[in-house]
Amino acid sequence: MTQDNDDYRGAGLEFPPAFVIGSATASYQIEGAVREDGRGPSIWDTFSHTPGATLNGDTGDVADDHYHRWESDLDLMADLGLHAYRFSIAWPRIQAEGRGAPNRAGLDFYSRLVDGLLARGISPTATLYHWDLPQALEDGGGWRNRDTALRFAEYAAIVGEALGDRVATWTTLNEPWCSAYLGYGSGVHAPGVRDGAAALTAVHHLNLAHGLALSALREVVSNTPAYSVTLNLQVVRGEGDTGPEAVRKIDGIANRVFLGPMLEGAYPQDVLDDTAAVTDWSFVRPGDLDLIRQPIDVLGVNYYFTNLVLLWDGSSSRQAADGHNPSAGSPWPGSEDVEFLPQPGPYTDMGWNIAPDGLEELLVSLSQRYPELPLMVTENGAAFPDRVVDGRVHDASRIDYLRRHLTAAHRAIARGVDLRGYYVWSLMDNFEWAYGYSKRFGIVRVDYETQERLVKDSGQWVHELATTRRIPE
Ligand code: IFM
Repeated sequence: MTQDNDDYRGAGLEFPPAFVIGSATASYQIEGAVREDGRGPSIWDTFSHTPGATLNGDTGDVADDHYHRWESDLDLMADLGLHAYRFSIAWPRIQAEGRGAPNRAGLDFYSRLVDGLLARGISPTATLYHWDLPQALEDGGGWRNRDTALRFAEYAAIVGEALGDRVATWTTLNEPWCSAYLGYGSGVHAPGVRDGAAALTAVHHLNLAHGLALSALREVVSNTPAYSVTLNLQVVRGEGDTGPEAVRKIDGIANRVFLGPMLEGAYPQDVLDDTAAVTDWSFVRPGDLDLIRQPIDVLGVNYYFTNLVLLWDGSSSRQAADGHNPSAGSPWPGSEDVEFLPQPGPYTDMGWNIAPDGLEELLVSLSQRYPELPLMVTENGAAFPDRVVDGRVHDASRIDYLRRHLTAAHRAIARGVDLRGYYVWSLMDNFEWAYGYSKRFGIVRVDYETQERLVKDSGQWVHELATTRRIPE
């Protein structure tokens, strides 16, 4: 039976034969082994060891111990029938201080990982940067410093030389929005800076890093991979008379500030105007936009929830429905007058509203704006407070979440979107940044005491999805 109901609970819907079903993780969230084999400290090591920075003082010191368990983790992925694996490379494993000669042991680890994936018939998607900046670079200003973008290109060339005969898809950055605005704006992520001008400077240097890294990779790789970047584009809806203006502002500072330079070669004028009181953008040098705008083969889209906004008129107390603490710094420099309203549930354990229609809307609008650019859902998934009962995790809520978002993806394809695949976040429970180990996103449970892995019901469900390329009944 094939169904596609109004509630997005499709069953039996079939994806195209080449549609990729994969899982995603990130180095600092799973690897552990932070002091092994020449790895240097990253900003997340420093931040997570700073009292009060993460829930319960959790750190990625051990995480899922994937650095030592990678082979059995790859076996698990093969058992789940996954077609592709999106992992990230820890820059400080490759260059302990973010510059200079590569660390052979670090490169060897990822080389073995890539070989292990290929041996199991799983396609490797490598992300160069998923937030673990070498601390030494942060000491020199981090993403506030233009030099970090140049160092990133050097690092990309090193990794490209080593793995560029086998990696199938390269992704430069994961969610630069988080790196810039949570890292340097609100300060809830490493390096914990709260300064709007710093956040916008970081935006530009991340954009520059993306462009320079693509050029560097293209110079050295020997196979014919796909090149991409992954953005956590925000679906923003307006409320009332001021809604459209609030939507324009947040869409600008969250989405178009990356899409503009990367895909169209310009910063949107309205974003420059909105932020004029914060910075004059003099860090953008002549020629930068040409360096940033490099062709990509696929755009990675991470999607979790929607936003509902209006302009704050000063009469009510501010909401913090976007999850940021209003007493901390703002992740929206120049748009602090935008208020985020609570939205109807249900919600995940992160407090994020479950809205599969937002995914469909995002994919359709991107494909209308960039009709030639294939899309990939590089992250989607949900944290729920799982329980182990008689040796099983019956995570029906997560299955429902996945079903509804895959139905949204299917609908987008039916509406003409060139969507190439879907990676579930995440393969296994892991270190959820400032929330530590309190939020579980995995389709595989990790017992942090024993490091035992247990495939959840959602993992079985994804297995069926991957092996049939149909949304299970
Ligand atoms: O865990 C993160 C991931 O590192 C980036 N995207 C969102 C996920 C869930 O918060």
